[in-house]
Amino acid sequence: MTASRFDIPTLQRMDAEHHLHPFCDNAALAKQGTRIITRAEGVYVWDAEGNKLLDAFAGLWCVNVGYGRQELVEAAARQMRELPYYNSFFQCTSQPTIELAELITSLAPDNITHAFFTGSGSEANDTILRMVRHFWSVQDRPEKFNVIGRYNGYHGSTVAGASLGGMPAMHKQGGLPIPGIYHINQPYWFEYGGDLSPDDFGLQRARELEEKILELDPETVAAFIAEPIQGAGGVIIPPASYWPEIQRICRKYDVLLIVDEVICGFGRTGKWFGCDFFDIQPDIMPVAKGISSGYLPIGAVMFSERIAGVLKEKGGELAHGYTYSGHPVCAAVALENIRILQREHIVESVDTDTGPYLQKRWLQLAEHPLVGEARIAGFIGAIELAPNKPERRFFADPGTVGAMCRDFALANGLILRATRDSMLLSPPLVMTHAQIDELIEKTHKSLDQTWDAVKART
Ligand code: PXG
Repeated sequence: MTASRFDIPTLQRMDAEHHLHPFCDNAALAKQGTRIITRAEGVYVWDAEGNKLLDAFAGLWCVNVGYGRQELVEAAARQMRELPYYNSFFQCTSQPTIELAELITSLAPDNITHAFFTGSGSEANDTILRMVRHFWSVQDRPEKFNVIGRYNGYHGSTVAGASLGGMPAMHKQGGLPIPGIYHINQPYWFEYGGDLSPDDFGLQRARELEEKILELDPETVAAFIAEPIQGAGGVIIPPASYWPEIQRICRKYDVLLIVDEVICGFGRTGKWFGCDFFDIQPDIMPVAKGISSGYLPIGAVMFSERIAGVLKEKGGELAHGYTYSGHPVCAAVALENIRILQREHIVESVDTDTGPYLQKRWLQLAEHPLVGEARIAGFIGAIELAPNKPERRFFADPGTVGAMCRDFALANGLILRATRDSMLLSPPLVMTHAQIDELIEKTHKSLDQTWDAVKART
């Protein structure tokens, strides 16, 4: 660690006494002590105890260009010297903000022509909930108010984001979801597919959207929101039949299609957006994370010419905005981050070189006795740890074996995320073949250790 006034136990005590951590059991954490991350380079991070860890999770699904990029440091410093802050209210804006809006819309599907900037993915989804209702309302259709999301979808932690998402644990805290938000089942074949083929199951799950629209009355449904690939829910890659059917249903009932690109956007699937990977034409796309590779917080709502036209012609004054909407330093860093992705052909490499190599090696893990299924698209994947592979059954105590595997991985110098008993993968997009070999070798070792521990408990 760089010279510090505090030793590690003191820092851990201060943390336990003064800092409430997101998404964790804070009482348990306080006893155990937090891991303090001190520096990072490329695909590795180091903790205060000097452990070097291969980060197979890109921070939190976001460090797409890897750590230690001096170009991003320089971009931030340059912009801070010139103009550290100005807002996008009062008929003003700044140059990086304008350039970023132009650049990201040029990369997006053709009908997406506008961006509204936020500080995060959650703020983007809060913006979207108001935007879609306002869109219908100013066209004299205020009854088009309901939004449909999915169980086990994740769209953020703010009131609208958590309501649009379908996480039961989040709905329990704070009286969510708010009115006018409904959920349908997810296209999670491993758990729910039963005897159906993945494609038949995908169609069945997509048609739940049509049933829900008809149940609510199409005249009351404003929009449907979903992630191209569910991330926080466990990297659930829908069967190929799913998205075309969802698109057909949204068009048929004039329901706006919101495709949440916060994780898939900016190269994660080997395409610029998850929409390109599945050939979806969305009306609206929230983005964040990979837009700046997490170096500074920034998100955006990207939306179609149709929506922009209505909002500009009939919307009147937009009664919505954040202090940090279009923050010039965040925008400058996002711009340079995207230029790195372009300059170094990183998205193409995930599509045609490192991605196929990672996919091949990751899918081989399915041969391990503890792995019920391996799945991957581009640089986002999962393995399901299961007690009896042919049956696609879960462990009786969900979450225990996943946590064991995560802890073995950490001890082996590898950061893998566990959700229930799925091990999730989302590495920086710059991971090389040799680093992929290291990742697979460490994952394999961790699986062996977990398997031994599982056998020992029965
Ligand atoms: N949409 C999606 C698809 C996300 O994955 C958000 C919106 C919200 O973005 P912000 O920037 O407000 O966090 C996310 C964020 C997890 C985990 O446990 C995932 C996210 C955030 C926190 C934890 O996997 N994704």
